[in-house]
Amino acid sequence: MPAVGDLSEREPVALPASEPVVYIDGEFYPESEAKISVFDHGFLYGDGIFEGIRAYNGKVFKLKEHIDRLYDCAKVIDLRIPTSKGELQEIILETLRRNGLRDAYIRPIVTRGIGDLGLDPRKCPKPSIIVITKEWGKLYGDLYEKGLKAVTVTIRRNAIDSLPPNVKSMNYLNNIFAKIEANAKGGDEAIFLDHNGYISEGSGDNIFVVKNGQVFTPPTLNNLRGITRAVAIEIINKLDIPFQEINLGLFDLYSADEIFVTGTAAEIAPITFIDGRPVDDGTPGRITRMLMDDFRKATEEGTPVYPD
Ligand code: PXG
Repeated sequence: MPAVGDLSEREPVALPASEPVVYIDGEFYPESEAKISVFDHGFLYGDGIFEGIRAYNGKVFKLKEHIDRLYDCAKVIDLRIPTSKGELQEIILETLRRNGLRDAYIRPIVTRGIGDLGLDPRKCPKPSIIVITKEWGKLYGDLYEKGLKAVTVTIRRNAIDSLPPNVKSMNYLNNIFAKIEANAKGGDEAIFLDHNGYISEGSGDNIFVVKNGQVFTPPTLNNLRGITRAVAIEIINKLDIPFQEINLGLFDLYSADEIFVTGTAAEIAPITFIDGRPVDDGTPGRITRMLMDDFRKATEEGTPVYPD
């Protein structure tokens, strides 16, 4: 497989290969051959970090913000990503081009790399970089019209002094626990509380509530600093809707006029039932629908994948 090599001297856009390719450490492999070692600590321990990014109509949405968060997370887990931010950006764009994609979900992953069977990261000299790009529809399929049934779950979000929820780490068992519980309770999404009983976030999205025309969301100490969350806040401010970042509890959730969640995979999705109670009249609210429309418009901007 050809290496990325000097990207500044790259050939014109290649036609998509018959089998989609995955980038791993400088090379592009057909999906069926895209493999990493069982001794990689990402596999052995969940030691690594990742991002979830979307491209819309040939433009990557908020690419810089996602790359910045990946590098911040790397720093927090004391992992040095062996490429510059600019190189990683080019790798992501090139992976999209090689797969001929314009609308895609992009999954960069940086693992600790190959080590021995002990967990000491010092035994892993070289982190691995993987970039998967795939067509992937919205996370909640056909639920955007009628809204999601969400349930709060017994499992608490990782404590901020254990595995800070701001680290988008390869260890997602906390979230998977929540999803299993939501599935068992017939919920489309799980809503976490933290150890203090404050509302944290969904298993894969941030949460907002609307009450009396004001929008509220928890500060990001006990949840992921979501990039879609930031876009939603930008839109809320632009629309001059009163907004506050504030700790929320079950009371706020159960008495909300509207609830919605935000995420790259989920985009903006209305929650119309919470723990079996209808949110207001059980249909997506006015402010939620406005934000969904404006979010769609916001995704028209981004980093171009292909030359004009
Ligand atoms: N909270 C959590 C726990 C998440 O995993 C978000 C919030 C939203 O963040 P962004 O920056 O995307 O607005 C996420 C998003 C995947 C996948 O497989 C990733 C997420 C959710 C669902 C699937 O890549 N992360």
